[in-house]
Amino acid sequence: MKIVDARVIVTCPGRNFVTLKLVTDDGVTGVGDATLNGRELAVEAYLREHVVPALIGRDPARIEDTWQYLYKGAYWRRGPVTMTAIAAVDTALWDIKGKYAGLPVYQLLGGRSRDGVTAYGHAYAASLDEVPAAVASLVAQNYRAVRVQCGIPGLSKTYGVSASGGSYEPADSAVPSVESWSTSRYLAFVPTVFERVRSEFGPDLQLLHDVHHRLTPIEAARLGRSLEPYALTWLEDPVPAELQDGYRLIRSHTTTPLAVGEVFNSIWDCADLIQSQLIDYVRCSVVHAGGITHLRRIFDLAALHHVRSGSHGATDLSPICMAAALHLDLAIPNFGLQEHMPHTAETDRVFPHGYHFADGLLHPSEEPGLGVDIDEELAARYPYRPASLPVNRLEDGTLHSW
Ligand code: EZ4
Ligand code: CO
Repeated sequence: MKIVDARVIVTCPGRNFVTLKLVTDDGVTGVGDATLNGRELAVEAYLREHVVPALIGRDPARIEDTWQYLYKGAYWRRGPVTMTAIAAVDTALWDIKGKYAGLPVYQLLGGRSRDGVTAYGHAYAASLDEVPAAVASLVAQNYRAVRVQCGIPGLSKTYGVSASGGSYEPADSAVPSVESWSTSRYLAFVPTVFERVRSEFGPDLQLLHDVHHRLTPIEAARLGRSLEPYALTWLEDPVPAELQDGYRLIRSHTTTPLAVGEVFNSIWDCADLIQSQLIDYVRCSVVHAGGITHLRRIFDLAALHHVRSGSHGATDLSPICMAAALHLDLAIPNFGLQEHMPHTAETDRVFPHGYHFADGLLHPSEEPGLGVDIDEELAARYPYRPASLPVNRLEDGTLHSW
């Protein structure tokens, strides 16, 4: 068994995606997501120049060895570009292993631990009065967990709120667009949103909120406290997580559960947060945290410390990443929630897949492997379009975290 071809495919069916497709000498194929929002071509070049030549001729059955080869062999360890490239290879190799075994990947990971994968959807409203309808529409689709984001009075544009009313895609121009931020307006307003949602939807609906790295630890502590009456399932990315000690401070002031990890790319980014029990959910993804092999390692460490998974699943993670995430979500003992932002119909056509959403749960495909593919002919009809994530400035012009 040998890898005889490795293709890096860039396509833009509404937004950019990078995909690695491996082919073995038996004609078996495997796919891996390699999309890093706003930095797509860096990963494409990394794969094309530095990884593909070393893959040709390798035994696709040696998943762990290939992971170690790409990680240790780069010398320059970790980082989003490297780890996304490794993830793509790793994901494609699990796909191939499943196809050779004739089993869906979750069976190779130990089999199902649950009936399905509880997914949370996104409710976004331009103003407080539109919040109940936005949440009601998710409830009508049978979501049991809803992330709620709302426009902030006095700010022209807010993270997580779509201007068009359609699905939220922040990477909107080649040169980053500029958004504005006010911590005081935000902190005063957010509790009113959750007061409204709890009073209209009762205690059962799981509620989440994404701060998107915009607060200091003491501000986040105050927000966590002010949200305690509304019993959130989690408060996401309250502070930029380079300074992980910030979580100690937040933790000492509030019982609102904390979730972090979408920008992390290795176990070394979250080992202390997990081992010190400073977080409740770890949100790393297959595509940005070194593939199924490495994410499994993170979740296993988390399981020892009462931390559950909450994998990132925004639309800039391709259907291949979603397919891979669902196999892992189904198998691990400490699954928490899976983020679910449905892709556009165009994207779904480029990435035909067998996973589906029903009754609030996502279910992976039962086909051998991951149960997802890329239609290369269709993909070629959607050329790459440069698109960057926005930047954020305070009302006095100071650059702030986005
Ligand atoms: O802003 O995936 O929880 N989801 C998020 C996302 C991120 C994008 C960045 O590429 O925070 O919306
Ligand atoms: Co987030």
